[in-house]
Amino acid sequence: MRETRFQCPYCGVGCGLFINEKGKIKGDFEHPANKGDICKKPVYLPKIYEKGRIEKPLYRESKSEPFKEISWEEAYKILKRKILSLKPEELYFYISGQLLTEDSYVINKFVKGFLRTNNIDANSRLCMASAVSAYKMVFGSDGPPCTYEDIDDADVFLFIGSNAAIAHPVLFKRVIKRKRQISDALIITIDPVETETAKKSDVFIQIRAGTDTVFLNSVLYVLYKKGWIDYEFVERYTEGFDKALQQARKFPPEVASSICDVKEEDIYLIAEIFAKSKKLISFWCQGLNQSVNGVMKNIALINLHLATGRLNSKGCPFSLTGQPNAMGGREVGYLSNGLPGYRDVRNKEDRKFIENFWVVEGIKETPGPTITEAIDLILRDEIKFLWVVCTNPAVSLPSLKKVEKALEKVFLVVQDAYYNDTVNFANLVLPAAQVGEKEGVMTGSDRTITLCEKFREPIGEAKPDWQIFTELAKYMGGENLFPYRKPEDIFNEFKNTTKGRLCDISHLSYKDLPARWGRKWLYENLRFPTESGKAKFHPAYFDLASEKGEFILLTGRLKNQWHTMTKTGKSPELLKGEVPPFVIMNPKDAQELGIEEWDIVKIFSDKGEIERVVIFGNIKRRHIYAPFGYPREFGEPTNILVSDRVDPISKEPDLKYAGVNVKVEKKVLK
Ligand SMILES: Nc1nc2c(c(=O)[nH]1)N[C@H]1C(S)=C(S)[C@@H](COP(=O)(O)OP(=O)(O)OC[C@H]3O[C@@H](n4cnc5c(=O)[nH]c(N)nc54)[C@H](O)[C@@H]3O)O[C@H]1N2
Ligand SMILES: Nc1nc2c(c(=O)[nH]1)N[C@H]1C(S)=C(S)[C@@H](COP(=O)(O)OP(=O)(O)OC[C@H]3O[C@@H](n4cnc5c(=O)[nH]c(N)nc54)[C@H](O)[C@@H]3O)O[C@H]1N2
Ligand code: SF4
Ligand SMILES: [Mo]
Repeated sequence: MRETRFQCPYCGVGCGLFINEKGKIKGDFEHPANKGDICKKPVYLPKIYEKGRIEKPLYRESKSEPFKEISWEEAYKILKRKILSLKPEELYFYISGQLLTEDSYVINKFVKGFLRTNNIDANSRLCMASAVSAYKMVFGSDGPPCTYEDIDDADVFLFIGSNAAIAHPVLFKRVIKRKRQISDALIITIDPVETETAKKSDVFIQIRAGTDTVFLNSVLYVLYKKGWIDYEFVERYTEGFDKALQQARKFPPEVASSICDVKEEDIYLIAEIFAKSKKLISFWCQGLNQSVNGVMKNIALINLHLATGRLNSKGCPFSLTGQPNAMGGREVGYLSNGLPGYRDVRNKEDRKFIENFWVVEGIKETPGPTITEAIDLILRDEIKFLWVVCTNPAVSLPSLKKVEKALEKVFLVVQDAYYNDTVNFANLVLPAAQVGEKEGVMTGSDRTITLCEKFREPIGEAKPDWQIFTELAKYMGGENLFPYRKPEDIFNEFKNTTKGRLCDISHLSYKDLPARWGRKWLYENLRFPTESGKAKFHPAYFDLASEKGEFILLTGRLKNQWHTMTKTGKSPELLKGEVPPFVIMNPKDAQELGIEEWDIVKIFSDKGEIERVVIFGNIKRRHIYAPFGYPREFGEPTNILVSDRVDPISKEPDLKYAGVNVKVEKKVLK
């Protein structure tokens, strides 16, 4: 085997890796994202290509029947018949930030251009949607304004709603490395749980879940009161400060501290750091995004950067992307409102451009329903066909009892590399090739695009995702729209949609990768793609769902496992040391309920119940924390308890705030 380079198919740090002639995976020293560094997860990739894979197309007319193997030809025939028998608005496609850019581009074109419906969404809706909305509202476009290089000369790192030490480990190590270089560097974590990130921080602020908007508003108020606003920056490069301040005034520290259950000093401390540090990067992830108040939490944080002029050489608000190619998905516009080249279906010029470019007519101007809305539409019999690609909604969507009903009801196509829980609800199953078995590009968190070369043949009859849609399109008479013979043909078409756009990659070819789009600082000249050219403050309004129950259930990730465990769960090395599905409780709360560590408890609400082993941890009183990714072989999944209410702007679900009760199920044997 020759040396093959590719991007890690796990997190959004986007590390460059290579597999050497002995089949070992190592970090790529020449890759700007990781410079040779690597975490544990991808090391065991080579061992999981052959376990639990879907190898052939499978079909059953009725879900009570067993699957039977069919040919690809038969699969396309079934798909064509089914798709043509329904109206475009009765079809729905749910895809993923783990697909290659070429895959997402083709699927998006198939749906929005060929079938002419915007009924498509991605699991990014559960992930980055709030950050995308906020960036667009403030800067006029999304895409992190700085890059990883900015870590190397910053002195303050704020992690808020991010457990980067386990979720973005190579990036976090880079922060730690910087900290070791300078004596006055500071790492701060704001989280309800004392996470690994918090443990490695200099300052840990244990906030009450859901209240970040209040905390951050209060910091803005203090900046104002102390005369720490950078008015020159605010006047020259921004607009809307007064309204944002008006909102912040509602939360002086004495008010905010009681809402957030933090010390007033902590609010003053963060204000002082924003005012006085040399270069401050704030990193955030799902603790801010996955909330009814998600966009506002984002806005409240970015407001602080604008108020203190903390952009470019002075810092950056840096949203951490979760999945390896959620950024690429944003570039091709795979959410229900997007079009390639950071365009939007609601914009007439954007539509016209893409219609001419694709040589199609009638791209719909209304965004399609988002995935949680689509679940409701299935239950109302308005969507009758659902095609899921590269995501496992039977575990990862909120309000799972409802989702199960919808998956039972709809004609379901599942296109996946592995047998996952969603397959159990499918009518048609399509075997997909995964990274390593196909070629294409991915974009990491800081806009660096990496070519993933192929280093093994797809297992069985599995095919790359782009190829499945290309072949179906041909079968349905769309040959001229989908003339692709190899992924590079798709890349070359896609890159031309980006010409003159913020994410312009029209000058790049596969051979130039890895390469980053945009300048090191996306808004280097402090002109923003808004109507006025200025960045916009917005008032950050606070909202918190009222939940019944004695505890707030927080959800999140496991260090050595990737989401629903279809890949990492097949590696004994990565499973080693993993305890059974657990919940973290504050020992004082546990004591009050007569619970000891390692007892099995029932966590319940009117939505259902799950069983978990109790582990004690430093978590805010009346909060508990459970990982969400356990598939059903471990019992009831966590997300049966999680609500599908969403942020009003981003439509991202409130995945980290479920009201529940806890009681002992089984005492630990002593
Ligand atoms: N090992 C591993 N790494 C991963 C993944 C994985 O599955 N496994 N998944 C990847 C993906 S797709 C994503 S999106 C990222 C997610 O990366 P992160 O967002 O960093 O991870 P989470 O565990 O979801 O949540 C982060 C933290 O938010 C905190 N939190 C919850 N509610 C609040 C709140 O109201 N305020 C604040 N301030 N904090 C709160 C939680 O306690 C948790 O510690 O990880 C990526 N990396
Ligand atoms: N309660 C709660 N729920 C959450 C979250 C949370 O923090 N709390 N986080 C949310 C977030 S941020 C995310 S990103 C989602 C993640 O949720 P999912 O996307 O459902 O999780 P994965 O396990 O990554 O699913 C990816 C699927 O794609 C398959 N696959 C891998 N490679 C390929 C390929 O190349 N092609 C195809 N066709 N299939 C492939 C895998 O086998 C797997 O079945 O979960 C969300 N749900
Ligand atoms: S930090 Fe993320 S991208 Fe890098 S090796 Fe680990 S999982 Fe892969
Ligand atoms: Mo994510």
